[in-house]
Amino acid sequence: MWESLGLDLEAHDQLLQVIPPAFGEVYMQQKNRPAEMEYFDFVISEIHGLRIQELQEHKARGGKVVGAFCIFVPEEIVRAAGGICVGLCSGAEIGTAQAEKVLPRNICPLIKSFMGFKLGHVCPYFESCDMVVGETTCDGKKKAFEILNDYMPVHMMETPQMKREKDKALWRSEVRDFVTEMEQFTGNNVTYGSLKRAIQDVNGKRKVLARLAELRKNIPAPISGKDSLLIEQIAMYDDVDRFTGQTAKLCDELEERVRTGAGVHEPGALRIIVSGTPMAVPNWKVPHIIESSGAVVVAEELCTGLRYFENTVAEDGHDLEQQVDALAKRYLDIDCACFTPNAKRTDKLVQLAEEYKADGIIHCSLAFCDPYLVEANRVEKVLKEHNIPLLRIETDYGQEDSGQLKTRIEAFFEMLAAKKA
Ligand code: BJ8
Repeated sequence: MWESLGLDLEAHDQLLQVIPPAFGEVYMQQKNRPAEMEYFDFVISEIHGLRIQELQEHKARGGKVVGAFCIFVPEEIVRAAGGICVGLCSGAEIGTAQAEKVLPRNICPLIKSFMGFKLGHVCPYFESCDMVVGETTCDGKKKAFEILNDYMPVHMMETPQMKREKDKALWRSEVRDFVTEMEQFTGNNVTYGSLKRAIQDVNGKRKVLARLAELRKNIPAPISGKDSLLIEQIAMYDDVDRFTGQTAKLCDELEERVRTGAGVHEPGALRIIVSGTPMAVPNWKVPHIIESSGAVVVAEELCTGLRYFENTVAEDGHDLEQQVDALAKRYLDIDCACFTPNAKRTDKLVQLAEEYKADGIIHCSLAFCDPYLVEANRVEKVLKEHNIPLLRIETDYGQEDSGQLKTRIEAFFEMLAAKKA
């Protein structure tokens, strides 16, 4: 199967040698994990197996696979056109040498990673994609999609940088154009009925993730932050209905834990929110350091986290145009740092700290990510006004800075513990 996808088998083997040991070290040592995590462990063990086979079977039936790197891509529309939308991860340092042939060295690791994955032919998800949908969120990604288009079809969506009425109108027209693009690409019409079902399905996925988030507000937290992040990462590429069903089962188990007061950490453990750039598989570095230092992550203000599922699409549209209105509105509610001004994000962090009874926030940005690194200044200012402790971190996909990060995070925790005492 991998050969038929055109993968570089040697490079792909290297990737597979990285993920299972990293997963074993980060995940399987945790104590008192919910039994229903078994499904998500299985998905990771089959990360380049069963799901890829499902995508290939879909393609063999004439279906299309569409890749995305941003949560601004309306997956409901891909689904309504009979396609499968997969979030491409780009969370590992692979194919760097190839990527640096077409990109500057000093660029965000996520962008370098996706180019490296493509040029190195290492990712079966990427190689399964018939098209990638790009966006004009940050400059690095926007320009990198031009290069990616030399290697495969890329459809660009213009995401505005502000949220004024004229920006909303622009974005609405982009969403409408995307419906037409998907119809032409898949050969299937997007109808009121197919879009209604797709909106309901994806809303179902977002709602079950919100249910999981809600359960994490309890003390003690019934599930670790690492396990929650894993679920949020898998949400990007797993079969929608199966994922929703399995996550609901997990939530049932967690509800029982909450009822009996069972948790995953020591009594009094510090509660931390992580905020910033997305953490794609297999980037578990910072949550692992946090939780192996005795704290628990209770929420992710990330695109692999709350930003992905906190809002749903209104289901009361009476025709296709009203459904497009609802989709455009829901997606433009995402408070990515690519927008200016972006006070909603900082206000939300204050609210989250209170709701999740967090002791502190760790703002974690990928290196060279201008939007998040610069916005960290606003985050710091607002959190200071509300007396919410913050630690700012800038990192990449390498492990070289793990020791230094651990030292800084432990010092932050000492300060939080002293404040709490
Ligand atoms: S909605 S955060 S997924 S754009 S980390 S590539 S911003 S330089 S990923 Fe993002 Fe969509 Fe926004 Fe979310 Fe650029 Fe920053 Fe790199 Fe980034």
